[in-house]
Amino acid sequence: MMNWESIYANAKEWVIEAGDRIRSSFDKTLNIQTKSNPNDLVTNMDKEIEQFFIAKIKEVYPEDKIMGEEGFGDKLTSLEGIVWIIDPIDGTMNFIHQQRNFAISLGVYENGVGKIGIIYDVVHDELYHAFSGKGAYLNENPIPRLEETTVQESIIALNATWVMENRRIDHNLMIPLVRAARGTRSYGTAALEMVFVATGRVDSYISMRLSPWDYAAGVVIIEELGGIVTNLRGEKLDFLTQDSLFAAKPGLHQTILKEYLKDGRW
Ligand code: 2AM
Ligand code: CA
Repeated sequence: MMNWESIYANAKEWVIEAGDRIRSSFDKTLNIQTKSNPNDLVTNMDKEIEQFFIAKIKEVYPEDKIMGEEGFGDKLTSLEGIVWIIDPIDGTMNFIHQQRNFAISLGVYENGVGKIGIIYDVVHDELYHAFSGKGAYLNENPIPRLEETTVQESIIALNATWVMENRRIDHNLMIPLVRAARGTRSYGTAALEMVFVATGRVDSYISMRLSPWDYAAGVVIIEELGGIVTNLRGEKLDFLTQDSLFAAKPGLHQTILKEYLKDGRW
């Protein structure tokens, strides 16, 4: 029998400990490298924190599988069994340039179904966490369920990559939506943008390209509150490959998909 309560408790404890480590790194010199391109950044802290999680998980749950952004986990081709999906620092560019607006993101999935979502805003000491079916919390406080809203009253989080040539969306589709919304915001951290949807600080979040570790935890938290998360065609995410992402309050998701995104038929 899986003891999910203790998995949840351990996961939260490890995330908080990882946050302490990140906080105490602020007065040390960061080692910054680039990955796929000059703007794709990674630091020694991204790597150290991922390795910290892997050591903890392997020690207590040696059978479980781990998918991590920095590649120290397993190379997965399926989500069979228990899979921990980790982004040690989501918003690395913000971490480097701003020392804020970044988060730790940790999701635990069982046979592809989200069970645990934890997102830690280290600088504000705000821990967002959900266990599927048992509610979502900001620190100790329950987060209220999401209510329906209209496009005209919405703030949509999205970054400016939608204006560029993009094989995942025709930017001509996005213009009427951006025009109709009350406002747009861009924070540069998918994990926090997703908890902003969960807490109603924004009403929707759209990204042209994310990886599973960017959204695995956020999906559990948003869905627990009645929000909807798909790709920009309205399809289910597969948690194994890169995809676009479209998260929104109930009602708003259907409206945007139907009235602005042609029900995904583009
Ligand atoms: P990261 O900081 O962990 O890389 C920025 O808009 C958001 O998109 C961040 O959550 C960032 O995560 C993610 N991101 C940045 N570059 C990306 C890429 N090439 N592919 C997928 N996600 C990316
Ligand atoms: Ca990252």
